[in-house]
Amino acid sequence: MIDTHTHSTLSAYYLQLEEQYVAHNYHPLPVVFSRGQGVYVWDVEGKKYYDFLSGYSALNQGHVHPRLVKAFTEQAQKLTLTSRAFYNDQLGEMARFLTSLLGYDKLLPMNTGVEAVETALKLARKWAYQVKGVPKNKAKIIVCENNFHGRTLNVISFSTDPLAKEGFGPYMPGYEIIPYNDLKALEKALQDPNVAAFLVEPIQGEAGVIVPDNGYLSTAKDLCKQAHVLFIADEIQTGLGRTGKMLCCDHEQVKPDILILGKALSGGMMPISAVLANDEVMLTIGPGEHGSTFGGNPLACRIAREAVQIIIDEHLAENAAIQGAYFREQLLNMHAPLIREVRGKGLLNAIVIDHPHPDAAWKLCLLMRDHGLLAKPTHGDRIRLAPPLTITREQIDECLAIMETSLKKFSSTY
Ligand code: IF1
Repeated sequence: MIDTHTHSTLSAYYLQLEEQYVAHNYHPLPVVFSRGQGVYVWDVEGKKYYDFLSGYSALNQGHVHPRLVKAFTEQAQKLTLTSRAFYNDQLGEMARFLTSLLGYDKLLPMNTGVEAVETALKLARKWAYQVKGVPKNKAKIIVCENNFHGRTLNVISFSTDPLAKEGFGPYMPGYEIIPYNDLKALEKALQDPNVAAFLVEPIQGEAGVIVPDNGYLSTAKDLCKQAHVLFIADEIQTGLGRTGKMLCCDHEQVKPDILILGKALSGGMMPISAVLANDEVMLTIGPGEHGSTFGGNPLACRIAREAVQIIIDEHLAENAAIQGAYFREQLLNMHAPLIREVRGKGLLNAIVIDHPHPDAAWKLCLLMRDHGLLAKPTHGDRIRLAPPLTITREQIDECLAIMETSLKKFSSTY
C-alpha cells in the first residue's frame, strides 16, 4: 500500500527493502526517517516532521537528547555488559536512584516492557503462594478488557484483541478478565480468595487512550488492599511524565504494590525496563528463579538514570500537563466535524474520527504527514497524539495549524 507521495527514489528504495526483507508484522505509515532531534524527525529526502508518536512514548525526552548521547557514549567506552553473574558500578546506583525517587525498597531490571510485565506477574504468583497462602498452582490474576501489556504468549493469553491473540494458542490459564473502569466488577472478582493481583493500565493506551473515571485507581487500590491482593500498575506507557505527573497513579495519590516501567526509562536509547516493589514482594524471588542476560547491564542503567534525571531537571511532567491541556482545548475549539472526540491526559492524547469511510483516520494521517506531522491510527478510527514532552507552546501552535489545514483538506477531498 505505497501511496503516491513517496515517489522519490530514496524513500521508495527503503520502503521496498523493508517490504521484501522484513517480516510483515507491522503496517507502517510510508515515511522513512534518517535523523531525529528533539520533537523533530527528518526523512531520507531531508523533509522535517513533528513526531507525534515519540517511539510509542519511549522518547519522552525527545530524540537524541544531548545529555543521553553523552551518557551513552561515555558509558559505551567504559563498560557495557557484565551479566548479573557479577556486580557492576551502575546497577546499584540506578536502583537506589529510582527506588528513592518512587518510594520502593527494591527494583528488578529487565529490558523490554513485556519482560517487566512477565516479571511482575511471576512476583505476584510467588507472593500469593509464599505470603498470602494460596494453594499451589491456584493463583489467579485479574486483568481488564482491552488491555495491552505486550506480545509474549503468556501476556496475549489474557488479551481481548483478536488481532494480538488469535492463532497463537494454546493459552496460559490463571487470568480473569473484567471490564475496565468497572469497580463493581472488580469487587466481585476480588471475592475469590485465590486472587493474587489486579493488573491495570492507569490509562489504556493501545485501546485508544481510554481515561478511567476520577477515583477509579484509588478505589481499585483500596479494594485490593481490603482483599489482600496486589495492585500492579503497568506504567510502561503512562509513566515518567507522559500524563503530566511522574506516574499516572500520582494523579490519585495511589502507590501500586508493584510498579512496572519501560519505554521512556530508556530515553529511546536502548531497551530497559524495571519492576519496583517492597521487600515483602520482591524477596519472594531468590537467586536462579528469574533473570535475563541483558537485564541490569551498566550501559542501560547509566542511560536510565540520566533519562529520569532529565525528566526532573527539565520539568517535563509539568510541561506535559500544561501543553496537553492547551492542546486538547484548542483541538475542541476547532469544532472540526471530523473529530468526534478528544481525550487524554497530559501529552497522552487521542482523537476519534467520525467518518463513514473506514480508512478516514489513515487518510488524515497521510495528509498530516504531507504537512509535516506524524501520527498513526489505531483500531481504525483513533489517532494517538503523543509528542515528546519537551514540546513548546509555539510548536504546539504550529502543530494545531497543521492539523487544522489537514482537516480542511480532508473535508474538501473526501
Ligand atoms: C507494539 C500501543 C504504544 C504498553 C503497555 C506493555 C507494553 C506496551 C501499557 C509492552 C507496549 C506498544 C508496543 C507496540 C505498540 C505499543 C503501543 F499501541 F500498544 F499502545 F506504546 F502506543 N505495557 N506498547 O503500551 O512493552 O515489550 O513493547 O517494550 O506494536 O507491540 P514492549
